[in-house]
Amino acid sequence: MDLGAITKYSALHAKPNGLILQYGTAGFRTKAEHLDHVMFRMGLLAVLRSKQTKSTIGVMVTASHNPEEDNGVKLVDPLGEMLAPSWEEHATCLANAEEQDMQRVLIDISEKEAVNLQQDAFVVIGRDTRPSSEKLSQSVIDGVTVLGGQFHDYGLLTTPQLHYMVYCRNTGGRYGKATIEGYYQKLSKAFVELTKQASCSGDEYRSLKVDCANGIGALKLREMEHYFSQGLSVQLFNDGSKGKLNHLCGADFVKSHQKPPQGMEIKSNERCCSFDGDADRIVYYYHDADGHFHLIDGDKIATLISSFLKELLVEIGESLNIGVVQTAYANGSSTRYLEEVMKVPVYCTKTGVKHLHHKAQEFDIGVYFEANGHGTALFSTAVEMKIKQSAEQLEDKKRKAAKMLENIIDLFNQAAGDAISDMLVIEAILALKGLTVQQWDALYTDLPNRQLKVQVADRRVISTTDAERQAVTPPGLQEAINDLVKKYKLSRAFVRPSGTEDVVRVYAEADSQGSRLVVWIFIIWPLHILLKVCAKPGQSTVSALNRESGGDIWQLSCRSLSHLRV
Ligand code: NG1
Ligand code: ZN
Repeated sequence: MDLGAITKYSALHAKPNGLILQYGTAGFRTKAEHLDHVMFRMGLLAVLRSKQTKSTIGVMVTASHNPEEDNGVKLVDPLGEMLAPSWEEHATCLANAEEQDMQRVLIDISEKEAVNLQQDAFVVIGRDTRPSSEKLSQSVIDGVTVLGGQFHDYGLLTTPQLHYMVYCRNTGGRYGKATIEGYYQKLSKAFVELTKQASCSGDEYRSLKVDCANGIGALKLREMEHYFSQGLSVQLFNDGSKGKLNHLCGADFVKSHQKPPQGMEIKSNERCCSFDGDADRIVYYYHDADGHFHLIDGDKIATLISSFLKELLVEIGESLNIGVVQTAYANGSSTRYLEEVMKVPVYCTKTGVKHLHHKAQEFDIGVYFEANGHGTALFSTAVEMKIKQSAEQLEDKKRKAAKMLENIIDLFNQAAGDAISDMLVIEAILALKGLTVQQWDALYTDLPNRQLKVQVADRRVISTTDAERQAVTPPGLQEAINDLVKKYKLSRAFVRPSGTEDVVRVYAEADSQGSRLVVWIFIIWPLHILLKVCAKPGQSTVSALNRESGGDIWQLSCRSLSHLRV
């Protein structure tokens, strides 16, 4: 370790005084202008991690669905997974070390993790389309270089594409070729094979409107579309040619506002989808003949995928164990449908794909999705081998199903949730099953639900247990939620601190009898208590609600709060 060079270069990427950041659910995220030192230091850390694992490590510069002014960075571990938790702590220590402590922190990490500093290191880097991303990824490269690491800069990539590259490079090419061309070819080949087997390939199944959130998804989909155009034609909206990244569009906007993005004309019953800013999330939606908007979120995507996989397994005659992994945000109807109708075991983990991914690895086939549309399916190596054999050996009908499954396995990005890959999986399944978007939507009816974010002085006063479904602190909060929830059928509510933003998230759902009003009151009541305990100094409950949520909740909150007492 050339400590002199590190000190010299670090001074060129100086840390702003007093700035403390946390490696959260998806790495570091904040205003882009505060991130230069973090990028440089994550370049250093990636080299240490690479030396320790003797593998290629990925660094992705993106802030996903956050506003354009933000940016972020996360490290990708050898099998395309999120960084191991102990290294998240190292990342936080290194990012927050004062200039004069940097060397000591680096040495501490190397010693604690028994890093052989003589080992070679290789780091691959990707970035999204934010104006700040290019410069920030250059700072990552500075960090990698000063510690003597080799690197390959892929330039503009979606987040899941970078995960794919890392996975390919560390599995000797068995998973695929670690080039953008390799990614396009692998997925498109599987998709075209699958759609060739579909009996219904009318126009309705062939065309799809895609809102790209004015992000990297547009660029990459445009590059890729001619590879799969035999099976699907995509019409891109919010492609970045004029609008602002994630502004009034994209998967996060559509999911949280439960309305279509701006900049997209939707005719009734047309199938549409939205990616988020770095194209690792996808949600579908349509307008019915009466002009009502219908959202098809990650829960319904998981349901479509797991039911299709289960049907294929039955046809092949394999009894493999298949499980679905969700978070507390999954709509209660989806959990009930999966467990009671489809008889598929469902598990709930904490928010953040690393938790879901980890749990999904326990099954022969693990399907995981967050309600916001982030997810994929994982297949154990034994399953992949078995299906490959079946596709060669079984007699006709079974062989056809095994072949389909083989292609579906290739079509999933098993390194990370991937909007492009998930979109192609969904399109293939709909075509193969001859399902319209309305029929898919009709599998079950979502319980009315609302999600809200609230700024408080210190969100850490809230701690949770039971996969974030129960609040442990502040005292009284969970009791208040329990009292309210027990009065209504199928109702559920919970509060947790966000891992990516300085807010507290509140979620509630209730049966349709309770409808909007009940759901709102659900939210407002626990919030009222919550804000009493941890409102910002000088901030009243109602002003916090008003500022965060706009007119709709303001009126309701006044009414409900005026006659409810804590
Ligand atoms: P936080 O901010 O911890 O709620 C959000 C999403 C997660 C995940 C991460 C990373 C919700 C409720 N939360 O986490 O699902 O996607 O961002 O992007 O959607
Ligand atoms: Zn994202």
